[in-house]
Amino acid sequence: MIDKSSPLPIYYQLEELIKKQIETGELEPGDALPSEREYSETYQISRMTVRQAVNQLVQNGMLYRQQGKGTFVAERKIEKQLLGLTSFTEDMQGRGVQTSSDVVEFNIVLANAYIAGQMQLKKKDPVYEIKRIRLAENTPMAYEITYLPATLLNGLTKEAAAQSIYRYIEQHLNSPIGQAKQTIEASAADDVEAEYLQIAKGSPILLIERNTRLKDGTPVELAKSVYRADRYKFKVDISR
Ligand code: 16G
Repeated sequence: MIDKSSPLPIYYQLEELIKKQIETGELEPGDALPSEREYSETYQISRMTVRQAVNQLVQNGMLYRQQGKGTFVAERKIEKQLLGLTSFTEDMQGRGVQTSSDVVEFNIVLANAYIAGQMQLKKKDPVYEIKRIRLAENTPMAYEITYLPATLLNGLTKEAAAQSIYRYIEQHLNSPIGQAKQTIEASAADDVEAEYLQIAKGSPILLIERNTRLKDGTPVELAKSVYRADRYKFKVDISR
């Protein structure tokens, strides 16, 4: 309930109340939020205050607006384990979610200095450059640009890349993927990322770069993954 004598701002109290309704399932993903007028009448608060609370929740991704239709409850964010070297396919299958990929580009290019340095190749060595939109239940979740050493992984096809690149690597080389170094940065979607992820340009994204090796230390992948920040959060168990 809203307590007008509380030192907590009213918009904040309403924000917490809506959050609770989402957490308890009283409001479910896809549900339309009651109108500003309904909230303002129910709680005897101004529509401005309601708007302020709703804006906060739109900003943090718990609600989204559809022009001309109203405000709706967003899907819950996917919690991705930070530890564990899994592929997108494994992540989704582990959740029982149907997954697919759109391969928007599939090329062999010459390694630039950065790629060569990261993958222990020589500058201008051939590498696959694969750009994929990764979908869960037909919703774009991530956009990935992957570089793979072309000599080591020769024979990779666009069809195989539309499935699982990790499966191809492990089967083709008959050797397990072993470890990776990974960085995560906050960023804003550029034109291309926004189009592929079906979000507005400038929306928050999580930029993940992964440099992956086989168990024996051979570098096999340099990948840049762009995840929708409104769909993902990362989870890690820590202790001391
Ligand atoms: C994940 C990896 C990416 C890898 C891909 C392979 C992150 C941040 N990135 O998306 O580096 O290339 O899985 O997926 O987790 P696949 O085997 O399904 O093609």
